[in-house]
Amino acid sequence: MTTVEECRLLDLPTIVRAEGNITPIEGGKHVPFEIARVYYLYDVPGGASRGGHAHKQLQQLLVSVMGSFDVVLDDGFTRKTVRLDRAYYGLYLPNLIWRELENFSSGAICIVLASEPYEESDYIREYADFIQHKKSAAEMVR
Ligand code: T46
Repeated sequence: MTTVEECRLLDLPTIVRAEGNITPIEGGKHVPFEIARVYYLYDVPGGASRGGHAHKQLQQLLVSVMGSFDVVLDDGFTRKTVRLDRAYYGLYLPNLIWRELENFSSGAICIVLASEPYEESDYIREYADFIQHKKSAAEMVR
């Protein structure tokens, strides 16, 4: 049973130079999974929100490489909001966490590293279904 407590901010490496910085991310080393997919959210209009779903298996690392936004996390019991506004912090999300991304600043860019290729059947897009999945997962560990 995954919880919002497991959604943690990871310190990413930074190589700082007078001419600009680099943050490298390696699968299995800087993130706790092998990276199967990378995608990014950009040109998000003011007031828009993204997410509004959970994933059955997918693990992710979210990084705000430009600007800022809030990630609202929900494990069916507890809700927590994490603001991402630094390119050297990554928010690790295990599977079965409901998430909503909101309050994007103008020009914000969110890079997502994902543990699996895109698969629509991995999505849980209805909150009631998500709660049902959490109950089933809890019963399996009992
Ligand atoms: C999350 C936030 C941060 C694809 O065809 N391939 C892909 O790899 C992705 C991510 C999306 N799509 C298609 C599927 C949908 O028709 O793009 C459309 C929107 O996708 P989605 O509902 O995933 O978009 P977001 O921005 O609401 O959510 C995504 C992640 O899926 C989600 O897990 O945390 O970015």
